[in-house]
Order: sequence, then C-alpha cells, then structure tokens
Amino acid sequence: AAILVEQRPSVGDEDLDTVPTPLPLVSTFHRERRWADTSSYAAKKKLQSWFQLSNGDWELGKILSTSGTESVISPPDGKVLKVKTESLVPANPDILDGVDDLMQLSYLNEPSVLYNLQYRYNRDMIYTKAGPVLVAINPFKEVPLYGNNYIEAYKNKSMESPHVYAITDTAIREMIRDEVNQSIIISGESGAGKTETAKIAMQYLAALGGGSGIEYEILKTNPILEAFGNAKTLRNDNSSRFGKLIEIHFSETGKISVLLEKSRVVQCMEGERSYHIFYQLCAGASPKLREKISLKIASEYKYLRQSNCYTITGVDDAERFRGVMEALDIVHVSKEDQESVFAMLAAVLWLGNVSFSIVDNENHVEPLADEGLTTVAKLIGCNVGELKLALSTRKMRVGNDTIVQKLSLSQAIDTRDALAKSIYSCLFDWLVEQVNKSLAVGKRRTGRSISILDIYGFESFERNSFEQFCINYANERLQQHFNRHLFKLEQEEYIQDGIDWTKVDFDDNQDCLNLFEKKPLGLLSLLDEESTFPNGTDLTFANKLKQHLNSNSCFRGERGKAFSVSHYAGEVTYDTTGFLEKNRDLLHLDSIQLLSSCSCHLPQIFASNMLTQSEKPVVGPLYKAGGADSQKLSVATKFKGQLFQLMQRLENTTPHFIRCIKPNNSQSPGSYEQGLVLQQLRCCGVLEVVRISRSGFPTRMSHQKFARRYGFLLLESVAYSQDPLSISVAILHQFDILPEMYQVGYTKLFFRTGQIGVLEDTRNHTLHGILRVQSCFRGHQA
Ligand code: AD9
Ligand code: MG
Repeated sequence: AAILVEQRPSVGDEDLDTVPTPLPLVSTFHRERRWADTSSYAAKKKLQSWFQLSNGDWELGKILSTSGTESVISPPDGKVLKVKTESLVPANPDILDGVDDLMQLSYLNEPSVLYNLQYRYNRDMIYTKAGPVLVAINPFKEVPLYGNNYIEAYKNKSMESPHVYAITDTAIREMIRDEVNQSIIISGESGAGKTETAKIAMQYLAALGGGSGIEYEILKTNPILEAFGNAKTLRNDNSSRFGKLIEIHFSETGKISVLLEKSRVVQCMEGERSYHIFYQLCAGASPKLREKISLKIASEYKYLRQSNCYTITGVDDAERFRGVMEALDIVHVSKEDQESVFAMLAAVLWLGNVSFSIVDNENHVEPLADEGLTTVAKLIGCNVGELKLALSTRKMRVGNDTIVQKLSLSQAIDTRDALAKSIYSCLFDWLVEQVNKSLAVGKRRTGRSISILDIYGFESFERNSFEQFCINYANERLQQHFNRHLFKLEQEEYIQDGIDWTKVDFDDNQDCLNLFEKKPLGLLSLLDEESTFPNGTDLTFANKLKQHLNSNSCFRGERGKAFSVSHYAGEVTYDTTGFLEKNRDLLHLDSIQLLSSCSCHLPQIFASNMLTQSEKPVVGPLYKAGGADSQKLSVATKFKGQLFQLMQRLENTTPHFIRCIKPNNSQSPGSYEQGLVLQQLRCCGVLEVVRISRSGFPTRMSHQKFARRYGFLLLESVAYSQDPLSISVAILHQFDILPEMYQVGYTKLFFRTGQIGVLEDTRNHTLHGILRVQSCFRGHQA
C-alpha cells in the first residue's frame, strides 16, 4: 500500500489518517456476502468497489492495493483512502451501468442497486424492473414518458423499457391468455407516487379501450374522488386519505371501492389541510351558490382554521372546483343534487363553528343559538330546537324506560364532531355510489377484470395516531400478500412440482400480523374490548396492551400512553391519545334520528343507510357503548372487515406489483437521497425479489397448455396421439431452449426469465400469417 500511495505525491500518510473512516458493515450485508466473496474480490486490485462514507452514503472507488484486512482505494476525486477490506462491496463493470432490470447486475448488492436506480433516475428513466416487480421512482416533475406515442409504442411492442404501460399491457395479455382476473397492486410510502401511477395505468387501459370505454369514464370521475378523498399532508400535497380499488370489467363495467379516513374532517395537523373539496368550494362557488348555502371564506370556519393552512403552492382551488362540477355532470349527478352536496359540505363546515355554553351547575352545556347553529339547521332542513337537543342531550334506555341525559362540554363536542364526520363520510359513500352507478349504466358484469389497487402507503410521523395505526395495519396485510406471492407460493410451487430448488429465505411478517389480529389478545381485540368499557380510557388501553403484549417481539410498551410496533417497514411509535374515541366513533341514535327527520333528501338517505348498516347481522363483536342506544361496529373492526374483503378479491387474481419509491422528503425534483431510497428498498423486499427471480423460474405453464399453445409450431408433425409432455419436449428441442433454462415438473414446465419470448413471437407471427391467409381467402369468396 505504501508504495502506491507514494506514487501520488499530493497525498501523504497524514491524509490517510484523516480520511473518513468507513462505517462498519451494516447488518443486512451478511446476506449479500453469499453473492460475492469480498476478500478474493478485493485481491483483484484495480477493480471498482463500493465503500461507505461516514454519512452512510456509498461511493465508488478503484482498489489500489490490498494488504490483509486493509485496502487502499481511490474515489474519482483523486483522494486515496484506507478502508477495511471486509467493508468493500464489489461494484459492477461500467457496461452494466443503468441496466433496466436489476436481475442483470453481476453483483447484486445494495450499493449497486442504489447506484443503478440513481443512474437511471438522473436520466429521467424513473422505471426499473426488479425481476417481476416494477420499481417507480417519483420524479417530482413532468417526465417525457407518457402520452399517445408511448402508449402506441408499448401496445405494438416497439418499446420494451420498463414502464407502467408495459406492466398494464402484460396484465391485459395474461388476462386473455390465462383467462384469469388480474390485479395491479401499487404500494409505497405516502408521496411515493401511487395515485399518479394508478392514473397512468388507467390511461393505458383507456387508450386501448379506444376512447369510449369505461376506463375513460373512470378517469373522468377521478376529480370527484380526489376532491373529496384527498388532502394536503406534511408528506404529500395531494395525499389520498382513502384506499381505492378500481375494478375494470372487460368490456363491461367498472367499479370502485374505497375506505376513507374520516377524522380529517374535524381535525388535522398544523400545515396540513382537510379534504380539498372544502377549500375548492370556498374558493370556487359562484356568488349565487354562496348565498344559497350561506358560504363564507375558508378562514371563517374552525375546522379549516385549526391547521393554519389554506392553499397549496401551484394549485388553483377555484379552477379545481369547476373540474369537480364537470365531473359530477359526467356521472349524472343532477344540478339539484350537486347543490345538495354542496349544502352538506357547508353544513359540515358550519357544524364546526357551533359552540357551547354551560347552562347549569353540573357543567352541562347547550349550543349557542348563533349563526352556526341556525345555518346548520337551515342547510340540513331541521328546526333549530331539534338540532340543539341532538347536540346537547342523549336518550338512553334503562330497562324499559328512556331517560334523557344532558351532555358535558367534551361529550357535546364529540357528538357534534361525530355528526360532522358521519355527514361527510356518508356523502363520500353516496358519491362513490353515484360514480359506480354511472359506470354500470346499461352494462352487465361478466367477463374478466383488471383491478388497480392504490392504497394509502405506510406512514410514520413524529406523532402517530389511530389513523396511522389502521393504515399501517393495512400495509402489513398487503405486504404479506406480496410476500406470499413472490416468495412463498413461488417456492412452494417449485417444491410441489418436484423441481430442483434450494430454498431462499425471506422476511415473513406473520408475527406482526398476529400482533394485530390475534384473539383475544391482539391489538385490535384489546382495542375493541377497551372501547366497550364505559370507564375505559386511552391510558387504561395502553396499560392493557403493555400487560398482555409485552412478550410479543413486535411489540414494545413505551412511556405513558404510547406503544411501538415493529412493522416490516420499520418501528412506529403510536400515541394512544384519542384511540378509544376514534374507534368507537359513536353516532348516537339521537343524531341519526335527527338526520332522518330532516326535510332535505340527502340527510334522509344518510340516516337510512346508517340504520340499515347497524341493523345488518354482522360477524364480529358488536358493542353497546355506555349503555347508549347506538349499536354498531367499531371503526377498527369495520376497517379490518373491509380489508379482508379487499384481500379476498385480490387473492383470486394474478397480481402485478409496482413499488413506488420516494427519492427525497422535500417533494423536489433531481434530489436522490441514498439512505431514504435504501430504507424503502429494504422494507419492500426488492433485493430478495431479484435474488429469487434470478435463481428461479418465473414463467410456468402446464404440460397440456404448453403443448396446446405451441404444438402447432412443430415442424415435424409429432403424432397427435402423443402425450402433452412429449409434445412439449419436442417443442423445447426444436426451439433450442437450453436445459439450464427450464425444468420439467410433474405437472408444469418452469422457465427462467425471457425464455418464453421466442416461442410467443413465433406463435404470434405464425398466427398472424394464418389469419391473413384466412382473410384473403374470405376476400376471394366474397
Ligand atoms: V399518498 O399515500 O396518497 O399520500 P401517493 O399516492 O403515493 O401518496 P401521489 O401519487 O399523490 O403519491 O404523488 C405525489 C406527487 O408526486 C404528485 O402529486 C406529483 O406531483 C408527483 N408525482 C408522482 N408520480 C409522478 C410521475 N410519474 N410524474 C410526475 C409525479 N410527477
Ligand atoms: Mg395517493
């Protein structure tokens, strides 16, 4: 080493001592060692290698020499550094820079993957394959990758670089080829680009539909769902606060199902916003509409004022409002109904302004009979007295008697907020129903479908509450679906079909799911149990968790009312403040009765929907809170139920996964933070996927299907009496598919990536030829 260093006069030994000391190996690296023996690699000096800076970033350097445990390495800036030999990670040759599938990398380690993605990202190639998974890095700017020319190119296969269009195209082809429903599952952190990606996939489907299809209609309804279901958060100016599954039935009808976070209506954090539609309405309503629904400017409303944020840079709320009205026209919501929708929104805003005063020496309260109260009554169509009563008392049944209980200030506020939330969420459900109805007009639901899932991403904030708890639980389930498909099922299939295969480990998140779902001692059960106790508080809930769950390795009790969960994507600390209230989400019968007595038709519809909902026989724990007359499912249980339904729908489809990655936390273009990207890659298992796909056999087909599909391509006619396997083998020989590229299982043939392409091409060409001949023939006859 000394000799080499001396050859560079500008660098002395002192320099070597002051260079940043590379960090020790990070724990995940034990895995990658399997892929490369670093010491023998480092011995081949002059090769490029990765070393880690003290800030954790990786840098490329040339190995100048290696002596035992130390190596001398020279990064491009001309410095010379001494590093621990074992900390070096082999780099790929330049020729592999920016490969479009990570499977092609000779050295598959974290820095190489990070570098490859960054290399592409810097050139606006935001999509990269990781075996079967598409990795999409949010550009935070417009990139020239979309539109009709691109769609055309992917459609006729003249373009093959990784793209959402390509994945969508594959889904369509597989749907037709295998006659199986497909799903495109888009995941990633908040702000990573899921919703945009879903729209891009829809664009492709819409273009294939030829411009009149259901996909266009769905695209056009987007402004409605985004206005009512998205909001500005600290992570994303346009954050979806609902999970969305768009189901497109070919070529019949589409359907959208959703799960909405409704607490945002009444509270949100500093710097965030409530749902876009409130601000759009306040900014964009015509003077006539304003007068009709007694609308003021956004800052007049307490619900909107609390977070101190009214606008989003670069977004014109008034203009968006016009877009929403157009979209409502498109889904055939009449002008009259639209006005009712806006009246309901105004009612929600005015409800937030209702305030209370103490009326007796037991601290019972009544709402002030001011502008807020009278306007709400006018907007929903009830009289002020009834509204006042509904917000300050609660009827309770004791034995056969009904007694009227007066409310304290905090009870009254909860009642008011619960009413506001339920009006909003009923409104949202009603709109989704209108959208679905309009999509279903005159169409029958048969045929195959493609579903696109865009669900809120994993969230971890400074302070995490009930909403994050639900969202992260949903993501945990989704992650399991991903794992199951890409690892478990894949490997099980190999083993079942008897092919040679060494098992690859993957991170299973079953323990974490058990922590949530186990009965009776899981997070959800304990939450529901505590919610039914009249004296249950957030603190007693937290204590109960610590008492029962401390032995679970995914759980950690924290100080006070907090606890932590080790999610697949990292540890999150939850603050239980507000958990019970949000989970109970009581809407007392008094409020429902109030709505049903209103003269306006939307409140009536809402009330009847709520009643039928709570009367429905439901599986799962029902509870009566505080002996009140409300009987319904807790929010968490309902959420879990909806989630299970969703997963069940997905289970019956062939999934295609898109992993969205957020390259920085500032929503700005051109910035790529290695650490942030790495953490996301790790937690979504991208590296493992590549490893397994590289060593595995991602394409498979039963002997029968293979023989049927390609048998006609055989040059020598193999007797048709022959069994499918013999025909298959004959095809494999004819096309010179190398023995290491496939395996013959008991029932299926397994292929390494890219093998089936030649066969498909030949088949398509041949078929095309045959069709042409046929149509010529018909032409002659005619
Ligand atoms: V959340 O979980 O709903 O909070 P998403 O849905 O993952 O989140 P979203 O799709 O809303 O994120 O993307 C955030 C922002 O990134 C968008 O508003 C765009 O400004 C930006 N973005 C994302 N994808 C693209 C893209 N392909 N091209 C350009 C993009 N900009
Ligand atoms: Mg979104």
